[in-house]
Amino acid sequence: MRGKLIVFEGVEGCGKTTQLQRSQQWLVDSGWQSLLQAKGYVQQIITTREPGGTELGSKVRQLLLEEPTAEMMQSRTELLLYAADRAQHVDGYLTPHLSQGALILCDRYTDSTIAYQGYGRGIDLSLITQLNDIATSGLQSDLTLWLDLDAATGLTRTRQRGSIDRIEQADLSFHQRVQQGFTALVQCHPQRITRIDATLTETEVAEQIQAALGQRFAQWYGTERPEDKG
Ligand code: T5A
Repeated sequence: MRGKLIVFEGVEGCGKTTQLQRSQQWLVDSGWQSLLQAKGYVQQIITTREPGGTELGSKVRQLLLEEPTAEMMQSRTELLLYAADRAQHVDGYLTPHLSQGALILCDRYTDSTIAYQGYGRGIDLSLITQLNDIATSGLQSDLTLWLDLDAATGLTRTRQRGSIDRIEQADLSFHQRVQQGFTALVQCHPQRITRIDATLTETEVAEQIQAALGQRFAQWYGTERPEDKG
């Protein structure tokens, strides 16, 4: 049994983390988790994130996101640190769990590198694609949910929340380029990436995600939504 990798993507403050947690809870409450487990399609449902999904990766995350130091981090250094975090995550966590049949909900993956380091920092996109291939050994998401929100609204949300990290401190035009990157990606990969309107309320965003997940489960497992439990 091979599991499935479902990724949540988008600009800062688009609501990924909130929605990933809500989705995990919904899978339990709605009866999907027990149905998929009972039919033997899924062994367990787990969550993770990039950067920082492993012990080593959490140290890389600190390096990447902590306060800027007097010595500015170079763009290629940043790119390689994200790739190192990913290689560790894929080999040490994602692949072993997928091979045991896990359904994995992951906060960010390869599309973030294309959007942030490619469109945002201006690093050559073909170089990033090559590096993503090396870091992942070709492991792609089975479904990516892109929470589409304009960069300014997302940044306002994160700033209201309190402290902001090194990447959130970049200027608005950087985050607008990142948003253009995600927009281009969904056009290139319409099968893999599903757009979610993230301007709506948390509940309305959650409902769109639930509909998208239900559709994919039907496609992957040929099974219908469990008896209405919510
Ligand atoms: N990065 C990552 C790269 O540059 N390259 C890469 O390859 C990778 C993998 C990672 C950083 O690293 C960069 C991108 C990031 O800068 P992160 O923690 O994953 O850091 O990323 P963030 O986007 O910074 O995560 P956040 O937690 O800040 O934002 P989320 O997850 O998008 O949003 P969330 O759910 O925490 O919500 C933010 C706020 O908005 C509110 C929430 O309550 C919260 O206060 N909110 C809503 N408000 C109104 N309406 C809604 N519908 C709302 N949904 C949530």
